[in-house]
Amino acid sequence: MPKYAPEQIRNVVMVGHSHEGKTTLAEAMLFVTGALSRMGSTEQGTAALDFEPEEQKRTISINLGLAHVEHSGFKVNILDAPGFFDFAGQVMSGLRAAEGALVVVAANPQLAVGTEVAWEQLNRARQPRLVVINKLDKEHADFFGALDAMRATLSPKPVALHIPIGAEAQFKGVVDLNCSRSTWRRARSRTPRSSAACAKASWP
Ligand SMILES: Nc1nc2c(ncn2[C@@H]2O[C@H](COP(=O)(O)OP(=O)(O)OP(=O)(O)O)[C@@H](O)[C@H]2O)c(=O)[nH]1
Ligand SMILES: [Mg+2]
Repeated sequence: MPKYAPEQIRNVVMVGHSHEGKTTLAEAMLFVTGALSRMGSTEQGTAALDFEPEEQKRTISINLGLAHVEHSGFKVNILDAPGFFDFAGQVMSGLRAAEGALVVVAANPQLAVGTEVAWEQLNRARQPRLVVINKLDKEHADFFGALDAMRATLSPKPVALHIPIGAEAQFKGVVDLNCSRSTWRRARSRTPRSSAACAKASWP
């Protein structure tokens, strides 16, 4: 692994209600960036970050998982926090160590209590955050319902940076509203495909 200067390192904690897909998203990030050769599953006890026997047995995260991905010259340390309130201490540790958060929510119009709690914790810690609206491939997935529910309840209100292309079984990719670039999944491929390069570099 190349050496990274401090300014090339990011520490991001993944928080949110239980079972919204934090560990699966971390697994996908590891797979897409080549750190894993196959994508594991929390359901089957094969996810890299839920490796404790108790986590595999219960198919939930219990400890704060740590992994890193390398992307665009940056090393991103990922802290995968458990969603169950019993393990709130792990979330607090993650918030202390990270300088930003990914809030993972499922694409449905009912705001989960764990999302509200995470939002409040991030407000108290004055932490910047991005939301990932997940499970867009699932039956009844409702991206805009989820966004509206968050905007109706949370403060500060999130705004959409990407919108999905299709929904449920027809979910195919996302459009980056910052530069009108779309990214979609390729059949049997690890890496997604994107349309013409973004006029404005949008990451990091
Ligand atoms: N269809 C679908 N299922 C998903 C997606 N993401 C996660 N899941 C499923 O949702 C369930 C929970 O996923 P996890 O990644 O364990 O959720 P988590 O947020 O880490 O859960 P906790 O650690 O308990 O807080 C598993 O059965 C996953 O396979 C997704 O994008 N689409
Ligand atoms: Mg988890």
